[in-house]
Amino acid sequence: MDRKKFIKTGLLAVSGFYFLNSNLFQAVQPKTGKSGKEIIEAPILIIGSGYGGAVSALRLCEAGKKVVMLEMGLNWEKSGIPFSNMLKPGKSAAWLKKKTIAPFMNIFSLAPFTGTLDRMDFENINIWVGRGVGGGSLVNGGMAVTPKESYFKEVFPDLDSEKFYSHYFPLVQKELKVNVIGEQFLKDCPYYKFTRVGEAEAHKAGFKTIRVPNVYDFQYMEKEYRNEVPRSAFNTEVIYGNNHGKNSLDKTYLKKALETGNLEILDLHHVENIKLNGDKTYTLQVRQTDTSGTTVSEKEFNCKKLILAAGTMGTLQLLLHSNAVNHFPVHDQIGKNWGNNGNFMTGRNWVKPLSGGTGSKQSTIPVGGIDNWEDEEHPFFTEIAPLPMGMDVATALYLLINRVDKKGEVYYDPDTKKISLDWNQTNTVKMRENADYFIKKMNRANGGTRSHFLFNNGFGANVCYHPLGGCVLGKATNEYGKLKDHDNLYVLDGSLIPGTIGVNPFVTITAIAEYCIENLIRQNEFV
Ligand code: FAE
Repeated sequence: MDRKKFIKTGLLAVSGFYFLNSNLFQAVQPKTGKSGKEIIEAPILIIGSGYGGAVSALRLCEAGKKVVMLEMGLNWEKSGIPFSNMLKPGKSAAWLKKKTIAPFMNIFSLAPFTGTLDRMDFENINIWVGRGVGGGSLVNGGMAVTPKESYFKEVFPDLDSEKFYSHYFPLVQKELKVNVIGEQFLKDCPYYKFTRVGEAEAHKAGFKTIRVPNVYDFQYMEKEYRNEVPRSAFNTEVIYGNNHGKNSLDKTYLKKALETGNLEILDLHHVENIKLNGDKTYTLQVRQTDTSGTTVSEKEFNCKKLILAAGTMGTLQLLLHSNAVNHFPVHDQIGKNWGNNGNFMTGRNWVKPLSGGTGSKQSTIPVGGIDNWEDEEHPFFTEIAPLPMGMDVATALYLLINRVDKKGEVYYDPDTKKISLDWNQTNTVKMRENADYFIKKMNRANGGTRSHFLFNNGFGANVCYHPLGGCVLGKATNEYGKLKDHDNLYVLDGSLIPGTIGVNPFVTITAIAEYCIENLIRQNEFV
């Protein structure tokens, strides 16, 4: 190449590079408004970086759209701060709390920090959620369960279930890097004694067990067992984040979306409320914080298209609060058909106390479940959950998932300026009956007692990891998640599922988001 041509090509390359970056940068280029607030224009905004948000970001970015994502939690990868484990809770352990907020044994003091796990306390139920870039994928157990087709059809009678089982579910299993533990490893590994004992006891009591797939990389796990790599699942890491092994969204969907060069993620940006403008665009009031939760800047974001993916409770809080403070239009179906996915925690003590109990070493990653769904009188599915306490406590822990025959409702409380829940004992009566039946049958066959010292006398009706519903697909939204009464607003998260899906929900949330965003893009909603 001659000198002239070299300079010309070089300039073109440089200006091309500049153009690409400045284009994206303009998306978040601030101006200062009359109030002194920064005003930022972004064509497409996504609130929340969990499953729904991550899927939307990837598919829009692949379609060449510039996307800005606002996340109230921290970008842990960028921060370089390691996640803490359950035996030594540190910065990542709780969202701005002075004590740990695990379902029990909260004996650890904390300095308030924008940690990964948050708990929202309502009158009759406590709801745990993930915070940070990756949302719930940072704190969850990684159980990647596809719902039973018959129940999926019952919950979503209007969806083409054949297409979901032949296309969307396989697609999300691939994108989320779902894999299954090797049977020989499970049989030999001391860290899975709790699963082997749980399965043997279930069989003795006449229950059917199933192998549960996970997004934790089991090849990595085998290496950590051989001490070839740093330990994570075998180092009590999970609900405060995993430093290794787990394919959370920052390693899958969000990573791919960022690689397109079309996505900008702004962490520690908390959206307070939304206003609908006369020209059908949206203005968001946003508070940027530091890691102690202190406000460092107030900002205004304007956008043409808005995707709400703040998780079931976050999305409902934003919609109902914005309605109260900004007369933001909300359809009368918003808040209805809410459910806890039938979550009910329970446990058993004196589990094989004479033969090493459930094991002093326990992996944090669950791989076994008991499937009693087809039992007409007591239909439930339960995870055989780990209890990694660093010693053998001869205790078995179970998170039951039941049907939700009576749904609840989320409404706005003007006094607290927060959402409240119409949800009480009558909603969980059947779940409690199922837990009682299950524990009694297990104890009769194997010995042991209900864990009276855990939860409320062994029954955790108030423990919820899977809030679902309130913006149900086809009811509060059109068939693809576009909110009724709006032209440019979409909801793509767990709130689309009507309160129940019969298994751990993130595979379904991801598949529904894939289905919706594919069709919304096809309908030219984002041009
Ligand atoms: P989600 O993942 O909750 O993401 C919402 C994001 O929005 C979060 O990062 C929030 O910080 C952010 N956000 C909320 N409000 C705002 C705002 N105003 N401004 C800015 N950002 C905001 O939503 N499910 C499974 O399938 N398998 C499991 O093994 C499993 N284990 C779990 C264990 C625990 C301890 C917990 C808490 C949950 C578990 N789940 C599990 C549930 C699963 O993580 C949950 O259903 C999904 O994460 C929900 O996905 P969404 O996209 O709805």
